[in-house]
Amino acid sequence: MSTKYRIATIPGDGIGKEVIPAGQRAVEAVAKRHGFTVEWDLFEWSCERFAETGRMMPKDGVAQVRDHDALYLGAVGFPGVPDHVSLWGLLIPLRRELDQYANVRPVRLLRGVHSPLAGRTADDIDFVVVRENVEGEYSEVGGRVYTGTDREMVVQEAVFTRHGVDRIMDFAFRLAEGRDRSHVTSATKSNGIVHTMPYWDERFEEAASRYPTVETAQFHIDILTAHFVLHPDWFDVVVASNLFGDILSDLGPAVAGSIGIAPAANINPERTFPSMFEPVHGSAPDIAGHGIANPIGAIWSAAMMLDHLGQGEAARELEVAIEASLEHEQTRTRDLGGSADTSDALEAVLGALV
Ligand code: GGG
Repeated sequence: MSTKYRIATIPGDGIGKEVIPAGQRAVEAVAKRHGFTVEWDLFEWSCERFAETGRMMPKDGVAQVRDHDALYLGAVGFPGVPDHVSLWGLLIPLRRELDQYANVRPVRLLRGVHSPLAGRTADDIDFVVVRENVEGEYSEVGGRVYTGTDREMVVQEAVFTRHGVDRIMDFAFRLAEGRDRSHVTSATKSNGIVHTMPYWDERFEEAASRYPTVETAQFHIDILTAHFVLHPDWFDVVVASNLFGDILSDLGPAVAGSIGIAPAANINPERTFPSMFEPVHGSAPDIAGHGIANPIGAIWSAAMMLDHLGQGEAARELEVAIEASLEHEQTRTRDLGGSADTSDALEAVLGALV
């Protein structure tokens, strides 16, 4: 009997609704070749739903997806709903309640893609941003007092727990152990942020002592962003807090050609809960509905999902096909200097499956 996976599918908003069907078709194509099947359970949770019902997802939304093998999500956010309302109504509760504490965002300059950095080739840009995904600067702790008066005051607390910091450090070091370069860089800001970031550095140092074969480096986030541009070849695994990781994982794909191709995995490493796979890009309202969105970020995220589900060979095949599809200008989308629309780019990936 063939293996069957149940995937909770949440296209979300804007181009999420265009790239997720492309990812599903790519998965279906490799599933056939590798003898597994996929049942896609569709959850139409979005800003549109918010406008109709006042909620991005139902009250028991997390329970509805809890027993699936994985979640596959497009993008969250659309004009008309404040960004913090859409994010805290859907993406963040899913990540937190399913304890998807490791956000893994690979950054690779693929063959055929031009980096905006002069002279850089595929040999220079190949690293992974590991973003702490459930605490840190993204916190509900805080509030506003004296609203509307000249004494108005707003406080937002960052939350760094020993449990939370240690487990993301361990995840990053273990990932580095399995990579050729075995190197972890920590993103910090312990010169300016005087409590949480020195603590982050302390726990990084402590973690490093548990992984003696892994080399380490540490940079303040300001100069680290400069190094991403000037020396992307320095990096292998980069571990960062929630906010710093969010920023670095947009900058990384930008230096590797386009955020449109960047994949992400929100991982619950213990597999107590399903993990969630989503392109790094957002809903791109400016191009939504035109059929020109780049589907590669969603397809690559689907490949990460297959790898997580134990279909490593199918995942590799998809990744190879993605890279082959990007070699020609006609099959690259506009963000990559090409002329393809979403369906041309998808067909190119399907056609490149060998
Ligand atoms: N596909 C991911 C997405 O919709 N991202 C929108 C966004 O703003 N995400 C913020 C985050 O990843 O924390």
